[in-house]
Amino acid sequence: MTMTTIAPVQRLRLLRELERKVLWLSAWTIHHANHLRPNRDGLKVGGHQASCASLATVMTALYFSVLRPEDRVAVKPHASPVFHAIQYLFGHQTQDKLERFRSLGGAQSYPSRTKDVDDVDFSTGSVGLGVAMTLFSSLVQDYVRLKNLGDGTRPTGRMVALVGDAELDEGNIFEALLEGWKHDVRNLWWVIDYNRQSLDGVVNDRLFGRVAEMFELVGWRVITLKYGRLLETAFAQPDGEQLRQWIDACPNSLYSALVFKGGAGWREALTRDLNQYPGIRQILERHDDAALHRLMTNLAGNDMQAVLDAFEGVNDDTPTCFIAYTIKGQGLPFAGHKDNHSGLMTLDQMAGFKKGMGIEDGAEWDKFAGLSAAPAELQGFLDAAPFNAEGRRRTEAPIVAIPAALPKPNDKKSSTQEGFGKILNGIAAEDSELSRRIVTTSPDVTVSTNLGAWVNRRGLFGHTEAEDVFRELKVVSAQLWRQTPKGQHIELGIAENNLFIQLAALGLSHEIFGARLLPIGTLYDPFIARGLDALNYACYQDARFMIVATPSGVTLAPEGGAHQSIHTPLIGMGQPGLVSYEPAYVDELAVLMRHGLEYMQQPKGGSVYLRLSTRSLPQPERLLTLEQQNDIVSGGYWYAPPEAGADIAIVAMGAVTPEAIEAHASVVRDFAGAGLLVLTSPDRLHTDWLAQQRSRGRTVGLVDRKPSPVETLLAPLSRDARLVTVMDGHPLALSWLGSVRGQRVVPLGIENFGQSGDIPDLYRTYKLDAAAIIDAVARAL
Ligand SMILES: Cc1ncc(C[n+]2csc(CCOP(=O)(O)OP(=O)(O)O)c2C)c(N)n1
Ligand SMILES: [Mg+2]
Repeated sequence: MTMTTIAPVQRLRLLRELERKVLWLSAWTIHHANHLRPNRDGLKVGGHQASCASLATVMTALYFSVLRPEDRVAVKPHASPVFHAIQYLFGHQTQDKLERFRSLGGAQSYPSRTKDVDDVDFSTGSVGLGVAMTLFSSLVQDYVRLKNLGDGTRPTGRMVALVGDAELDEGNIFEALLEGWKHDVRNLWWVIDYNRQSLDGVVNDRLFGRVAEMFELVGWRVITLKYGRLLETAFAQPDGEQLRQWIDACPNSLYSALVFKGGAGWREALTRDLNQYPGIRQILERHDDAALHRLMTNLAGNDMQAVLDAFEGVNDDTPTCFIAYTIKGQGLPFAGHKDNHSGLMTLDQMAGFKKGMGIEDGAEWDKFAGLSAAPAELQGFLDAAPFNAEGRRRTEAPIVAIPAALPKPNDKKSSTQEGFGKILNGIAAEDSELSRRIVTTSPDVTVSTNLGAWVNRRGLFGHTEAEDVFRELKVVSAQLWRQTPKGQHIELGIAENNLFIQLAALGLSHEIFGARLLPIGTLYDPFIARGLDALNYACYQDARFMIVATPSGVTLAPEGGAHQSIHTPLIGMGQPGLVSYEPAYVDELAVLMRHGLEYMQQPKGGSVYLRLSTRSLPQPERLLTLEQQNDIVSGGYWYAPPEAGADIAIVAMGAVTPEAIEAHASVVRDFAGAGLLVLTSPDRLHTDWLAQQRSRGRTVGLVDRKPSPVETLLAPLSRDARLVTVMDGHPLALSWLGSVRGQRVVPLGIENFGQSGDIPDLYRTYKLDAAAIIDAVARAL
């Protein structure tokens, strides 16, 4: 059987059968995890049977009939079991993993790209982010297509988000919508599961009245799927219009409550309100309680024909929002109940549900048990599903070779931020695979983070050409702001959530669109916190990108406390999937950027965070040896090596390094062997140190294990040496160094909100200046 040979009636019949199966499998997977597996810790396993039920129709229609292999989907977090059930029917998910739903190695609570085996396109979990991910992915799809960076024969896919209605309370959705409008996004489908319920209760009616208008305002088509076939037929009968008006006016909470009460409840309410209409009395007479309940709950989002018609009616690339009226828990005993979000069927309820589904004991995982169509026919239909024509759809893309050294400026004085701009400008001047694959993006801080020169050379990205009006009118400006489809900078409005989701989408391009990109995003370091959940989301999906965060710390001095970042080094250390660096000098930065661009592409690599500064420092005159370059990548090097057995060392990172150099020059007069250690990454050092500890545990008795870089660095010092650490950030990032060999640490850094001032004043106030470091050395000894 192929899809084209299937008659519409046959397709509808089979999809309805599969819808039942998907509903059953999702409910059973959750039930099994909660009731039929040994529970060792007494914790509820959970899962969301009601949230699954409302989307069963839409997802069945999409995956088994409407979607194509090139489409990509973000599934509402709590519909994960529906997704796994569908993939199970396709043969991409195993019964074993369904049986271990939410247990170690089993199918994941929320669809996960990295942990699930069944071809998840976008991970979800933190509501709102998966939805925005589809929007920024559509932009990436266009970026790649317009530049021919991938496989040119690949058809353009639709980026589909299956959205919980309460997700529209998350501000990031609206930030994304506005950005999407500016960038003229296409091929986007957002299907809102309008079950009018969230976690705590019932979604606000008045809010949703505005939602459709908001979408239309930003150029979307809105298709509302409100009433199913049964209700539409009833509305067409005498006095049917009265019934329509009654339902239209019915508040969400009342409708939900009646859904839960069932046929008798509907009869009572309709008799009370509409008994004067003969047509309505006829409807009530002709339907017994069960039929009346079926009629009154016949919403279009749970009506297969209505759903298919809506999806198949869209044939262009206009972004489209489907508002699908559904019932939370449709088909389950707690349908509509406001407390059903985390509700689980009891053993008795499940027994009744199972009976209703026609499933015998022992046949719970059977793919076709309880369905009336023949297994061969159902299997043939699954095999012919267009979505499944290519099996697993994850793409690959070759690694872009990074030259042994990046073009590096040789300024005698420079800040790392300035150096960053010049290094990128050097790359932009080259015609290379590297320069073609880099894509930059920034939330309205392009110029102030020194991306300007790159953008001048490489241009802004947009679907259409737009000249720089200032340039055309001969108004002098250092900045050329010309937009073309060839442009390599995506300019965003000020919304750090959008920045990180854009980076997530760009950073998965090799696996989603088969085109390798090297995304670099810039922002002010303090505003990492604004987009932190989105950054975490990007890392969770294993997207690969580089963030350049500048300026940072109190070193941006006059700008005051609001813009001074204090704990971002701890974020860098604590965030999985992200390695963080804070170089002091531009030659270090060049080494780290080179390494980062390579690391971003390695299967076991990750994303990179560079914390930079606007403070201009005298640059050391040196040519870094390969060994020094390796040390910089590993996390640190001896700027002034200590004498063997020395009792004191200063450890510095980033912009405050000159103060450490000055203090060190003074300290060595009294303590000849004192060393000065410059760190580039406490994150790397810490990670490798812990990894080394763990491997030591495994190789008890092997005395010649290789020490980790931080152990090697600290080895020349005496066992009870003192370390004075200094950085422009929370001192905790370095104070752990004392645990490596049991040496005592006196940590200097920033623990409080900064003031405005110049650097000398601030470093004195916050005890980062040379005098403070010398004082700390004295205290330490
Ligand atoms: C950022 C975030 N905050 C809170 C939660 C907890 N949470 C999960 S689902 C949910 C309600 C979802 O309601 P809705 O989107 O309408 O989904 P459905 O009704 O389909 O279950 C909440 C508050 C979360 N997952 N993410
Ligand atoms: Mg909801």
